[in-house]
Amino acid sequence: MTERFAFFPGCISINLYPSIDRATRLVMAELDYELVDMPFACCPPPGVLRSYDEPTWTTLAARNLAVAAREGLPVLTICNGCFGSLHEASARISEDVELREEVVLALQEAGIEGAAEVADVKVLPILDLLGTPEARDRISDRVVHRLGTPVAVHYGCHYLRPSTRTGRDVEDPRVLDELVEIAGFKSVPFPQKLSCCGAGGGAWSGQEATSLSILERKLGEMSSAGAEAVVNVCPFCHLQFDQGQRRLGRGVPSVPSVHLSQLLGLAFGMKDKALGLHTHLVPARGLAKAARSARADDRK
Ligand code: 9S8
Ligand code: 9S8
Ligand code: COM
Repeated sequence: MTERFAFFPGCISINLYPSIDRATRLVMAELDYELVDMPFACCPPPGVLRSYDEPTWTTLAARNLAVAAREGLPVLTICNGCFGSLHEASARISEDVELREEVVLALQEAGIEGAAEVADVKVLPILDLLGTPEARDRISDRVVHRLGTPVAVHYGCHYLRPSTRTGRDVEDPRVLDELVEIAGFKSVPFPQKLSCCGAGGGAWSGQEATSLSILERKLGEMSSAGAEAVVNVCPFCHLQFDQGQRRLGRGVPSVPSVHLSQLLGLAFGMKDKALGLHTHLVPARGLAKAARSARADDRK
C-alpha cells in the first residue's frame, strides 16, 4: 500500500523556491509515496519566533499538528527548521502535561479541530524517510543515470541538533552522504561540513556580516574539495547558499545549491528544467549539463 504523509512544504519552498516544492512532489510520486496537502501555516521557525515567545511558538506549532491529526497522518517535512519546530513542540507537548493542557485549551478556544490529538502526531524529516532501508531500495531501483558529479553535503543544524532530542550521531552523520552515493554522485569531505550554513537563528536578516563570513568559509572549503554543488535538506540553508552567494558578490567560488529532491530527480532521469534548477540565483549548470548529456546518450 502506498504510504501517505501530510506534506509540510514550509514557507520558503512555497514562496521563494517553488522548484524545491515541485521537485519533491515529482520525486516522491516516483518513489510511490503519497503527499497529502493540508491547510498548514508557518511552523513557526525554531530559531526565530521561539527565541521571543516560547508559549506562542508552541501553540502555533501545535495548531499545525492538530491539522495533521485530523487525517491521522504523519507529517513529512522538507526543511530542517520546520522539522525542528514541529518535532520539538510535539515532544514537549507529549512530555509536559501542564503545557499540553494549556495548548489544547488555546486551540479549542480558537475552534481548531484535532486539538486533543496533537501529542500523537509523528513528524518525519525527508532524510529520515529516504534513509530507511526500504526507501534506499526504491531509490536505487529508480536511478537511471549515475552522473558521478562530486558534491558537498550539508546536513544543517536543526536536522542534527540537539542530539538529546533528535538522537542522531552529530559527530559523523552518514545518511545524506549515503543517499547521494546511492543516487550515483560523489560526496566530498570538507572540514566545516557539520557547521551551520550561517543563516539560522535570525542571523540571515539580523547579523548579515557574520552570516556571510560563515558562508564564505564554507563555500571556499567546498570548492577546494572539488564540489560542483552543495546538497541540502533545508530550503533555508538553500536560500543562504543561493542568495548568500549573490550577496557575497564576485570573487567567491561558485557552488550552486540543490535540495536533495532535485538531486534525486536528476538521477531518476527527470529534466533539469522540470526540477527548476534554472530558477536558482546560482543555477546548477554543471549538474544540468551532465544530466542532459546522459539523457541524450540514452536516446542514441
Ligand atoms: S515555515 Fe514559515 S518560515 Fe519556514 S521554511 Fe522551514 S522554517 Fe518552517
Ligand atoms: S538554516 Fe537550515 S537548518 Fe539551519 S540553523 Fe544552522 S544550518 Fe542552515
Ligand atoms: C533555520 C530556522 S532552518 S531558524 O532560523 O533557526 O529558525
